[in-house]
Amino acid sequence: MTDPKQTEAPQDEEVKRQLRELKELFDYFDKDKSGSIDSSELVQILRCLGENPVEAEVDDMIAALDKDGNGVIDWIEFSDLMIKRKGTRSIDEELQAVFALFDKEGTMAITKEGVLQTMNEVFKEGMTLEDAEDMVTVIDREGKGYITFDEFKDVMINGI
Ligand SMILES: [Ca+2]
Ligand SMILES: [Ca+2]
Repeated sequence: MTDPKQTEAPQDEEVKRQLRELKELFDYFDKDKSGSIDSSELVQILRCLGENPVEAEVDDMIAALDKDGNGVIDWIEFSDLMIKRKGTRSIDEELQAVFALFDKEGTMAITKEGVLQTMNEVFKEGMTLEDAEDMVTVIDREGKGYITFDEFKDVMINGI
């Protein structure tokens, strides 16, 4: 049915698609829906990208990105960062890096134990095993008892 030559998007279509995905991420991380990312929201993003920044690094990063000097990163400033930073990594690879945080055993599956451990250790969420189980149940659309990368990606991009 689909001709691979026709489904291959031209360069600017690809950029638009990535920008759309980035905007979803931006909105996702903008927890208080202020339309901008403040330092505590940026910490969450960096943790999600597998980094563990100290406060001074985050402040430096905001200072470097905050072109209009209002102390927070708006969408324009954010997309600028992600596009420059991405360079070598696609959204898929970024998501795989996050997935790997949860997939301790490298089995391409996130179990409730993996959710529990990572949410508590990396994101300091104070989650119980029951919460973790609920989360897996919600995301585990195929009902296998664990989260696959496809399910994870879908939730990260489209929400629950
Ligand atoms: Ca915000
Ligand atoms: Ca700003």
